[in-house]
Amino acid sequence: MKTVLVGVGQAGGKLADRLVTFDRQRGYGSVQHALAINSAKPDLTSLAIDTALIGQARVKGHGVGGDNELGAEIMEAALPEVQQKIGNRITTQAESIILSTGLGGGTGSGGTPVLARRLKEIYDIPVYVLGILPSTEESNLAQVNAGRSLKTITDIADATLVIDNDAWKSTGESLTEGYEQINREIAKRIGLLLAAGEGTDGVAESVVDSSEVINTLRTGGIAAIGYNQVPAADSTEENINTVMTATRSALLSGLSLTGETTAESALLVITGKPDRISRKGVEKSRRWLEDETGSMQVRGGDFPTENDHIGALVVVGGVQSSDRIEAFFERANEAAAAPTETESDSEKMFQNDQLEGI
Ligand SMILES: Nc1nc2c(ncn2[C@@H]2O[C@H](COP(=O)(O)OP(=O)(O)OP(=O)(O)O)[C@@H](O)[C@H]2O)c(=O)[nH]1
Ligand SMILES: [Mg+2]
Repeated sequence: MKTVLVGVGQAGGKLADRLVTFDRQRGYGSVQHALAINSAKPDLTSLAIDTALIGQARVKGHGVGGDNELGAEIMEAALPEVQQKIGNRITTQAESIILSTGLGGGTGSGGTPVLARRLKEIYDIPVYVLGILPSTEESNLAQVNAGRSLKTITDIADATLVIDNDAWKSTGESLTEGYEQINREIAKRIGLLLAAGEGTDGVAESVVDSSEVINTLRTGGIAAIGYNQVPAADSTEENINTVMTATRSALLSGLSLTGETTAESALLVITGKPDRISRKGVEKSRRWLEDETGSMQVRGGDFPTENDHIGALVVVGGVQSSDRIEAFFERANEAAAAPTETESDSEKMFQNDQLEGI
């Protein structure tokens, strides 16, 4: 899927940068252009992608220090310039725009909803957000910022792929080392998804194309992505269980949202050498995914690679229940206001009524 990538804020910019590196190293070419937008000058200079400094008149290149209302105002004021910079990078081949951001800060958290809203007004291609959820160890401010931002973004974006900063952490790592690890993991998953969506003519029995990615995400709301790979056996027959194991671990331990997750739709992409991918294994895996996620629509296909492993890339769309998202909103609500007695509203997907949108 040909994509234009826009990183907003420090984490957003770093992620966009890592994704471009992954895409270029593998020679996929799915990311057509990338731009990092921030109100903090030093955070932009370390990036290899194009950059745009905004809000200089207000914050003089120092960032907004977690004030996401200021982040929203700065983006609003910079829209004409930002819009033009993005517009110059969107060709007729672009199939989606992805905004990446850390939801817990100020510039990205406040600026991303404002930018997404404008881009939705202008373009017909889907606008997706790759949003990083703060770790449970982060401050109350980060939780409230993220709660307000996520609530607003899910109403605007075509889908919001949530990455939990508590996923893929190795024990004993510092937060910064942990971030780098997470950035690499996200870059790999998103990079593979975009590349898989390009299809490869005639090589595999069933290749994925971008419409399958778009249709999986069409359910809107929150989405998550998982990946895992296991060594492949030589024969297809022996790989029934290999495919199953890769799929199970992609969902159960490789997903970008920790905890149990059910969803409206899912996509299963199997990577590896085409002659080793067991069709029977793929069928079984899709049925397993259906049961496990409660999804009635599991799409899928192969992504042929030269790798000796068989990998499974799983996307779940329209997340209906998630242990992590529920706990997150609970914490953000508590941090935003003293808890009051509220009637539970079964219509609301996630309890977030204490939070004001951005
Ligand atoms: N995965 C990951 N998360 C990060 C990284 N850096 C920061 N974060 C997360 O992103 C959130 C937002 O931080 P920043 O991106 O630094 O904030 P910002 O958008 O630049 O906003 P201000 O600094 O307030 O202007 C933090 O609360 C962390 O949860 C990173 O490199 N990787
Ligand atoms: Mg910053």
